[in-house]
Amino acid sequence: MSIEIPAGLTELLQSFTVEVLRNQPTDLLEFAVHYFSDLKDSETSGAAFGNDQNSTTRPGKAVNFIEETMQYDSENGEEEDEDDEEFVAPVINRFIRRASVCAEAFNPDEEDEEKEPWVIHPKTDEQRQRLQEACRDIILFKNLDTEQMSQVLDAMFEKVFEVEEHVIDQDDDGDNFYVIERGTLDIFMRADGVEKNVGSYDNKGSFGELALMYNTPRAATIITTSPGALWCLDRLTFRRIIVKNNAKKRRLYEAFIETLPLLTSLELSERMKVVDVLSSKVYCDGEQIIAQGDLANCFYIVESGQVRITMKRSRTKKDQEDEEVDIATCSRGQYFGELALVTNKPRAASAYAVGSVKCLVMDIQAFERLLGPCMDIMKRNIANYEEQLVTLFGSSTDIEDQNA
Ligand code: 1OR
Ligand code: 1OR
Repeated sequence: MSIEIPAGLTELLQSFTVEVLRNQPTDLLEFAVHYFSDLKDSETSGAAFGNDQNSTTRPGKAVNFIEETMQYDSENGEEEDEDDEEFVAPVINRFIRRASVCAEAFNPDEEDEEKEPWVIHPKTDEQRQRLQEACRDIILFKNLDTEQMSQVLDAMFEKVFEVEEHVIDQDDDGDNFYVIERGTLDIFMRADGVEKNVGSYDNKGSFGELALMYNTPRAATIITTSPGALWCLDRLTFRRIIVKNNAKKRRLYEAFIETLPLLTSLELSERMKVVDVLSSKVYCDGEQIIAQGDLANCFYIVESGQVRITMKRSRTKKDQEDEEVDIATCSRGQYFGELALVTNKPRAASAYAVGSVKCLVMDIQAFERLLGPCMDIMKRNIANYEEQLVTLFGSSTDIEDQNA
């Protein structure tokens, strides 16, 4: 006996199953009721979800953002033309956030992104000031010009959080990039079914850039460990500004990055990912780049100029002023600031610019994520520091004692 499978049944059930798996609803029946009635509505209004390739693979509008956001066309100041009728978003997006975002991963269409109006979230002066302060040290924003930076600030919106909220869940699709204004958060990663705390954020920093930069599922889960506030940048604005800027950065630094002995063990694509997260910072003559004893959150590569590394001596003698001794010089292509990140200790030495200096800077999370394969080289050099420490200070004091 053969049973005929009605046309469309497989697609219908597949789409439903995908949305269930993606959203993990607690009430399956309730979810199904919403899913199928929205589907019916969308069919009646012309967007045949499930049978129409475009409706599932072409990005529709991120309905949630449009609801929350005041938008206008940056060029003519008018409401945007509805000229993208063929990409009618499946109505399903109304309650399933980011369904269209995921699809975009397989069909990125920069031209469509260009047509979208710029996102603007109006802010009070007080909010804008807090936002500017929170964004001051965000590496991904460092290379933006004034216009790009103000487009980013305009688009950002504030979200307060309580303790134990999931800001990001691993494997979800990416919606926003986040800048921390205040509060603490833990980073968890799941591998082979085991979830591990791999780091944390303490009242500063940013996260959520990877899924947006590379169209990948979220790489980690981020959970709040105190009440606080975040500034969020929507995916579209992030891609328009940061991703485009990264392409420029790659062109600019490609040749230099290829010359760095430290990065030789990385694949080319990994070296390009390093470029994506680097920002260039300029220091004037004598300016302090690192202070011995400080907590560390950055790693540096010298792009131009000279960096003087100094260490305090006689820290243990109470009656004597600490004396700063020159211990090393770093020039183009060399790195510094890795030791504290590798040992999880305060800065072992200070660093100062000699003349005008340009450094490429990377934050600790990117360092841990991307430079694992370069760890052997760094550890070998750290062993050298310890040998030289003995020679220079004429004692068996090791780097750990210097920081005690
Ligand atoms: P996302 O869009 O993938 C999760 O969403 C975010 O967690 C991710 O962007 C990063 O911004 C952030 N590996 C991958 N992502 C990380 C990591 C991380 N830490 C923070 N994020 N590692 C931990 C490094 C301390 C690598 C562990 C090997
Ligand atoms: P950091 O994160 O501790 C200061 O911040 C940086 O100075 C350090 O990482 C190294 O990158 C860099 N001992 C300790 N740190 C050194 C040394 C060093 N040289 C450079 N740094 N020694 C000099 C060896 C030529 C041994 C101590 C005399």
